[in-house]
Amino acid sequence: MCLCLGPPKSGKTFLLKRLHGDSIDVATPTVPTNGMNLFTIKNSDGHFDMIVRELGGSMAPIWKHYFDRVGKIIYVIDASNLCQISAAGVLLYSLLVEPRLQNVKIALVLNKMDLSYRQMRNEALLMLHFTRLQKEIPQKIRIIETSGMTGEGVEELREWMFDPDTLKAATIAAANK
Ligand SMILES: Nc1nc2c(ncn2[C@@H]2O[C@H](COP(=O)(O)OP(=O)(O)OP(=O)(O)O)[C@@H](O)[C@H]2O)c(=O)[nH]1
Ligand SMILES: [Mg+2]
Repeated sequence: MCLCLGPPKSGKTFLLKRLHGDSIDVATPTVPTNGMNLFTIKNSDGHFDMIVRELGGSMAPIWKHYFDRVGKIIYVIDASNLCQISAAGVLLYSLLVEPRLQNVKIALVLNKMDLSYRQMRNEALLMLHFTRLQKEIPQKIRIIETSGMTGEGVEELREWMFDPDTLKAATIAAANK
């Protein structure tokens, strides 16, 4: 199972709709996810599907009820809102120390790049203490810059999701259950 997590309004639903191939109406705001959404995402040639479970940011206190059999996490941060990043980091750290998530692969998605300037990537990673963090944790984190609005980075995220190494982690997590 692949989970999509991140603070409220970081753009999870929008990004997953984009990955799913829904037509995006950029003028209509999405509704906050008060619960969960399930999306079936296809790989680039359309031969394989993966189910992604989005848990709303407002559900963060109960995300832990969904950590069994998780192989991959897409963790979405709004990179255009540096004020939110420290809080996003605290939530991310709570995932990294969770015993059931020691073997997961994580995509740290810096989203809303259409609203960000390039340097924000570095500022966001500095605020998350990313370089130090990556040395100290067992999980492998891949950084992907995206915009649900323009579609930037969406195919890179899809490739990461269907990467054979990442899939292996998901299969082992399911088998260990
Ligand atoms: N400019 C811009 N706006 C975005 C982008 N992605 C999402 N938004 C906007 O951000 C708002 C929140 O997006 P959602 O996808 O609902 O956020 P979410 O992370 O699913 O929020 P919760 O379900 O409440 O946790 C919406 O108004 C979107 O239109 C993006 O890449 N760029
Ligand atoms: Mg949502």
